[in-house]
Amino acid sequence: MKKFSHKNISKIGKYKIKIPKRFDKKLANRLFRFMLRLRICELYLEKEYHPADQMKCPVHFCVGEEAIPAVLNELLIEEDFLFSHHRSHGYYLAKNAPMKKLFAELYGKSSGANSGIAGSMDLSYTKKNFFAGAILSGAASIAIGAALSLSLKPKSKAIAVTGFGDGATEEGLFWETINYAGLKKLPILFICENNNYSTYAPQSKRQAGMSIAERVRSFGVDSKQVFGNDVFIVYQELKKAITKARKSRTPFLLEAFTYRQSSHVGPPNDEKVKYKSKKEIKFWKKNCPVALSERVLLMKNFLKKTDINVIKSEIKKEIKSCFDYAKNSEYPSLNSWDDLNLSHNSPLADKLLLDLDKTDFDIEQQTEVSKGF
Ligand SMILES: Cc1ncc(C[n+]2csc(CCOP(=O)(O)OP(=O)(O)O)c2C)c(N)n1
Repeated sequence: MKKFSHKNISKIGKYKIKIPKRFDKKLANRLFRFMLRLRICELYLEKEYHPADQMKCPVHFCVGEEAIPAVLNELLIEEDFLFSHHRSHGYYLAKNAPMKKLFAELYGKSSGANSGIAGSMDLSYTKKNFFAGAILSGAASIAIGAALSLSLKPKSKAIAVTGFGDGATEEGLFWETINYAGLKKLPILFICENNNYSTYAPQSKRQAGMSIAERVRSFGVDSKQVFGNDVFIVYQELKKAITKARKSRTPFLLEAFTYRQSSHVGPPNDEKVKYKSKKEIKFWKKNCPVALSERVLLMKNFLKKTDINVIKSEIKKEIKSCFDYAKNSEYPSLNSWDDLNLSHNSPLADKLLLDLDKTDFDIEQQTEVSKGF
């Protein structure tokens, strides 16, 4: 297996991206458009977060990590389940969940994807089989349950997919999940977006020995490493993995090397902590998924500069309408707490919720709190 690590990738200098032979032009342009939409969405949310302080939940932005969600958006079908970690926005959009409901969720509004109660890290959109979770590796362990249930449906071609960072693989639960996937040969795709950091700690200070991709093989889970900012390579590898998982109902892990340009959490720049070198920041910005694909699409004449400007203004218009929707929506009312009871088959839970004393719930969000993210 070709070995990748963050140390050897940053020695590349300028990454030579190529559009593979016979790669569909419309597909290439769609991948670019998805990444640009996600990038602009994140940049605008970052920009809006603090001045007004109307978004109250912690948000983990994903600027620089757009390639995996773009490819999943192309390859996943409605029936597939997608489980994300805390850096959830790209995965949410990958499943075609509505952007305006993401914005409303961050603003804590009743029109949000989860009635404004979950926020960014625990975002879900059940209509599209999308779920995220704040507990590292927690979503992967739930994904294995979905994969097990899919494996019991002989006619189903659907798979479970779970995306997480390198830090999640330090959880015991992660290895229990991998062990079970390998043992039961379940239709699940594990995607590790290895951005080198768990908060401020690089992988070399947290993990010794084999790579994540190599380690899972000892549990009977096949794997591969890729340069995760090359959207065309990511597409080819995920297409192979997903086709195989649909057909032979087996697990696979892709370790995609990428980089988060955003701070670990929230918009304020955390580079002052000095955990990243100037050289690596420069390398990864120059070789980010959006810049790389833009460069090659222009070079190959798949798109012109004017086309990109049109796409940008369409996306900005959409984003403005999402902000308007979120800002003009209502906060959840006290009565709507009952709507949060999703256990419709549990009369006991229904009764307990109805009997709940709600006098202590403070529905008015205070503007002086949660400015720290
Ligand atoms: C079980 C658990 N332990 C600790 C945390 C706190 N925590 C939140 S994000 C994070 C770093 C995660 O790094 P990684 O999994 O690589 O994802 P990234 O943030 O880099 O995308 C930590 C330690 C948590 N959410 N859950």
